[in-house]
Amino acid sequence: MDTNQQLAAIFQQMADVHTILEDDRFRINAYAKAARVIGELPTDLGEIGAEVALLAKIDGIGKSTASKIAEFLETGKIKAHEDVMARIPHGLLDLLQISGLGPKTVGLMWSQAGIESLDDLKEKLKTDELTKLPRMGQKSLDKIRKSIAFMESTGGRVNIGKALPIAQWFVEQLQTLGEVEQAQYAGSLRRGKETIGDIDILVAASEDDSKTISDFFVQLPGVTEVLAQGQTKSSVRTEHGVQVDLRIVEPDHFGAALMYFTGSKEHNVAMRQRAIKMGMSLNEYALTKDDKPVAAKSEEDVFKALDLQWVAPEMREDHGELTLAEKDKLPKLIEVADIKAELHAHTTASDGIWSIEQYADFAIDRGFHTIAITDHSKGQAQANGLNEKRLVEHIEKIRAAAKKYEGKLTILAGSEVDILADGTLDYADDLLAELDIVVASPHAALTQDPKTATARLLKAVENPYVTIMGHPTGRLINRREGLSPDMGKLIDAAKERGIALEINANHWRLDLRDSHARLAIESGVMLAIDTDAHGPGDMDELKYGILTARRAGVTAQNVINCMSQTALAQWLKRTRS
Ligand code: DGT
Ligand code: CA
Ligand code: CA
Ligand code: ZN
Repeated sequence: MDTNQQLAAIFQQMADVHTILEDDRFRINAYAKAARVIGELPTDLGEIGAEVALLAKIDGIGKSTASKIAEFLETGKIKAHEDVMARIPHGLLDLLQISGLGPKTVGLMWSQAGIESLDDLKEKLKTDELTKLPRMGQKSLDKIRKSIAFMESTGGRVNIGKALPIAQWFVEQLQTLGEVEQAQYAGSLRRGKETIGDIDILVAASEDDSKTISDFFVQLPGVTEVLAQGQTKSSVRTEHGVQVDLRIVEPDHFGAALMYFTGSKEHNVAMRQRAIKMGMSLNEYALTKDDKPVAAKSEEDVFKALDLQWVAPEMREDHGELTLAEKDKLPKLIEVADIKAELHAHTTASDGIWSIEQYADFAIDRGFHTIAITDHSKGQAQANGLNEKRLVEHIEKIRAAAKKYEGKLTILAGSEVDILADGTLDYADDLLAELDIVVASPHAALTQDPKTATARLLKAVENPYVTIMGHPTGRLINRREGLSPDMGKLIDAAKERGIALEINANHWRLDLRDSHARLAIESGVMLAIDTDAHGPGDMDELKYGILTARRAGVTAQNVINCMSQTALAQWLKRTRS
């Protein structure tokens, strides 16, 4: 989103949330109007600058709106927006995404039926009880049911775990064509975002072959609908409900095009501005000077001509990456190959389907030096969590396996111990003391308010035996919002205690998310990147955790799974003393 769109969305959200809260009409109308006006402005507000007097001169923008825009341009946020957002459960925002459901109705659902999230609404829709709400008949309920079903099947953003394999398959298919010189996915997927609006694929080929290639593309198995087919641009929908855009460009322009279609839009804008400052011009075809091409064939060429280091796609979000690239200061981002240990895995003892030995063999195969076996604790009854007696027996088994694998692999006895609703842990300290590693995670009571959640997690961090906090929010992308603890406080506490915070690599979790992981490393907190494996296949989720980490600017030095065997053992010891 560019600045105008971002601002329009914020003002619209303020209007919606005030409507939900049944605040005064005057204010609601003012915000809604501001959203509309800003959304239609031809000039970028960022270019006008944070000057209230100038902004207020724009038709339809009053002084109060102008000062909010200025505040946003200066600080990246608007206090009035943050204040009003704090007054509602954030799950209500998901309801606003349902087509046919406006903020007024959402407000009624909240105040009169206690609905705070999409899950709550779905539960209530199992019966017709919502017809008791004003202006809510049988027909409206059916419409809402249909909208939700549609949104969940095809609409909305898809998880990266779903999009990546689809994109890779399309790229492989296109690469089988002799006419295709290069094929590569771009867009938010290449940037490793946790959710993807649509898949963008770029092909380098001669213009003469573009018809052959697009014909091939739109007829691939799995394509259920052709949305557009043209010379250089085609678009289809797949059986998974995902849109795939294909662009065909001349090989000489591939680098510039890949750069453009990788985005983000904000990063592109910053790049273009830099080009202009240097007396050049940058678009999806080339970097040019006085209409003569300077660079276009590869991304490296273009970055170089702009006096920049090549910026990894995951960092292209206009979060200061160009300033770093200019000074040769970009971090050396972590890679899958840097990971040398898996520290969160479930065996058949709880809800996994692999034995200790199966994990051990797999870990050796991956070139790991350490694996930690961390089954669920007793509170996770539905996951066959271990009671104290079973954990003691399990520890013995793990120790026996560790002995068997001595010299080849370090096997750590651990537990993924539940952080109970009040922040106490699911096992007593004397039992936790028997373990080499303790991953403490919240699994239940995930709708707690932020204050309670913060206190809960902080209490868990204080436990002297905890080494890693697992998936701190408990969110499931597109499915469950999870906790919204005060991340600043949690990070400070983790730093103070010396524990690591987990990026759970499972594509449904990615928890810590990118922005939280960035905050954590900026404060000097170590991260753990683990797959939370329950069986074969799960350990291949590692790549999603790595992408999230790269988006946060994480290097191998920030991650305990990248330490040597001895360094990790020492770190664990230190953290527990
Ligand atoms: P998505 O699909 O919503 O997850 O996000 P993207 O980033 O993949 O966005 P998409 O598919 O709309 O466009 C792909 C890239 O193309 C985007 O990251 C940057 C570039 N692009 C598209 N439209 C514009 C535009 O209007 N201005 C600029 N500067 N770049 C654009
Ligand atoms: Ca896209
Ligand atoms: Ca697209
Ligand atoms: Zn787990």
